[in-house]
Parts: sequence; structure tokens; C-alpha cells
Amino acid sequence: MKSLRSSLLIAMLAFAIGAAHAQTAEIAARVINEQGQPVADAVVVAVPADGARPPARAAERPRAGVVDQVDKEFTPKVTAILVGTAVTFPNHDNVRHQVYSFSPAKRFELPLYAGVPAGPVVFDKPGVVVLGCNIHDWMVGYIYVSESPYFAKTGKDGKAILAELPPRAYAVRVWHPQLEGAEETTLKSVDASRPGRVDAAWQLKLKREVKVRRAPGAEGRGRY
Ligand SMILES: [Cu+2]
Repeated sequence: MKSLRSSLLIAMLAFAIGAAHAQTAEIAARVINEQGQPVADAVVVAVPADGARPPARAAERPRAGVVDQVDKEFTPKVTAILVGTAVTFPNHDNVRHQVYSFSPAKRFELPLYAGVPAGPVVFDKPGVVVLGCNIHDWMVGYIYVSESPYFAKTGKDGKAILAELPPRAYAVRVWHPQLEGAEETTLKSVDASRPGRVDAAWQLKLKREVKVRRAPGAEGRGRY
């Protein structure tokens, strides 16, 4: 009797989970450049068009992020987080780094450190935060701080999935470090008001990436 009850409970639970899943929408975003090649590291952000606040569950995205320093580069180069997220900057190199940002969304400077710095940095304002290192001029990284919990970053295939969206219409925009022009110019309304997947595509005009040359000897294990 007990096993019957528990299997009934499991069946009901499975149905409830299935129903909840079926009620969500998904935006499958694809980003290409002017040459039609996939664009990696683009951040796709969806904001409910009616201004509805996301349900509490969506706002429960992990509030911890990590930007590593490996071989004197920020890894990943682009990190997308929800506003309010605390980010740590572990250093995996055998040299010290001094991470800073002058961006209005978050000005900070970590002391010169090796390993993991004392405290994480909380990104409390939406916007783009450009990271630099005082020791290594070529090190550049980006933290995109999203005001909406619905965001994703494109992979090498230029694709990103914004999953488990409450079905509704969204204003969707795309940001990329080399984006030519303002982020707002990429704005698109995407009707995801019915459960299931909706495709959306962007063709971005990108600026050429300006790279600071690595210091001589920096490719090896020089003590810079
Ligand atoms: Cu450095």
C-alpha cells in the first residue's frame, strides 16, 4: 500500500514537473557578423516587454561568478552576470596581477595579488565593466552586468539559448565587446508568449579588435 502511494506521488510529481516545464518558453538566439560568420561572446538579454517583474525563481540565478587569470589573460574574456552578483578573480599564474576597472558601472581596484584575492567584488549596477590589469597592459576582460535574469552568452557557434522564460513578449538586445554603435540599436521584440522555442537572429557590425601587444618574454614564464 505504501509503495503504491509513493509511486502515485512520484507520478504526480513527474507530471507537475513536466507541466511546469511545458509552460516555459525559450528563445534560441543566433548571432552572426557582417560576413555571416558566427559571433562568440555576445551577450543576449531579454526583458519582459510589459515590464513584468521576473518571478522570484528566475531571480534566484547564482549570485556568484568567477573570472580567472590564466596565462596573463582574463578567462573567460566575457562574463555575463545578474546585477548583485559577487565575482572572485582567482589568479592561476605564477606572477601577480592587479585587476581594476574605471567603468562607471563599477570602479574598483584589487590589491596586487597571487592566488585568490581577499574578497569578491559585488557588481551592483547594470552595465558593461571593462577589466584591466595594472601590470599587464594587454589583459582585457568584460563583465556584462544584466538587470534582467534572462540572458545567455553565445558560444563559438554564435548560438545562445535563453531557457525557462515565462511565456510573454520580450525586448531582446545583444551586446558584444566589438559592437559598432549602441547596444540599443540591436533591440528586437521577440514574441515568446507561447510555450516552446522561438528563433531570433542578429547580424552585428563589429569593430576590429584592437589588441595591445604582449610584452616581450610574456609568452613564456617571465616574471612580469
Ligand atoms: Cu596581470
